[in-house]
Amino acid sequence: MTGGPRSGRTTVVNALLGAPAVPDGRLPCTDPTVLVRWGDRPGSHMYRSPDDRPDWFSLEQLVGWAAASAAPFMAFADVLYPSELLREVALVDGLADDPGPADRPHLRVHVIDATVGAAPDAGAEPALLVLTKLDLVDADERDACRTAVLAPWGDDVPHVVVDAPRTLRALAKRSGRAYVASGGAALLHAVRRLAQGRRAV
Ligand SMILES: Nc1nc2c(ncn2[C@@H]2O[C@H](COP(=O)(O)OP(=O)(O)OP(=O)(O)O)[C@@H](O)[C@H]2O)c(=O)[nH]1
Ligand SMILES: [Mg+2]
Repeated sequence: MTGGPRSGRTTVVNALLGAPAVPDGRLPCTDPTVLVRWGDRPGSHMYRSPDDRPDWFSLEQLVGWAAASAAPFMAFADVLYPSELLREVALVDGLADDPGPADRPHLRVHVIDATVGAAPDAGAEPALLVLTKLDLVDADERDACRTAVLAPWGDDVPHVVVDAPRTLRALAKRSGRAYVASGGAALLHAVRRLAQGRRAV
C-alpha cells in the first residue's frame, strides 16, 4: 500500500480490515512502513532492532500512545489483527517510494488523495489505484476531478473510489448501505481479487 503522506493509506488499510486496527497517526517507530498480518489478538509486535525479539503491545496501548505521542521509540512494527482478509494476504502500509517486501511476491496498491492528485512515479506499476478524499471535492466537479487524477495512468487502469473514514463509521454502525455507498465493499472486493490472482476490477 503506497501513497504520499496523509493520502489516506492507513484509513484504507483499516477499512479493509473492517475496524481501526492500525491507530491513527504515526506508530512510535523510526520506520514508517508497517506490516499488517493475521493474529488472533489485536495489537503489535515492535522491534528495537531486526535481530531483537519483539515486544508485544495491545491495540489499547497503541491507541493511547498515538493519542498522547508518548511511547518508547522502536525501529519497526508489525500490526496483528484477526481479519479474514489477512488470512489471504498481509498488507504493507508504506510510503510512495517503498519498493515492497523483497522476500515475497507482492502487488502494489497506490493510494491517491484526489484533492492533491499525483503524477505516475517510477515505482512498480500499481495493480490498483485507490482514490481517496473525492468527497471533499464539490459534487458537480467530482467526475472531472476523478478523470484528471486517473488520466496519467490511462483509461482502463483498475481503480476504486473510497471514503474510508465513512466506511469505518458504516462498519461501526453496521450500516450495509453506507458501507457500499462509501466504496468499502468495492475496495474489499478489488483487493480480494488481487489476492486471488485475478484482475482487480
Ligand atoms: N474526507 C476524507 N478524509 C479522509 C479520507 N481518507 C482519509 N481521510 C483523512 O485523511 C487523514 C489522513 O489519513 P491517514 O489514513 O492517516 O493517511 P496516511 O496516508 O496513512 O497518513 P500518514 O501515515 O500520516 O502519511 C485522516 O484525518 C483521515 O481521516 C477520505 O476519503 N475522505
Ligand atoms: Mg498512515
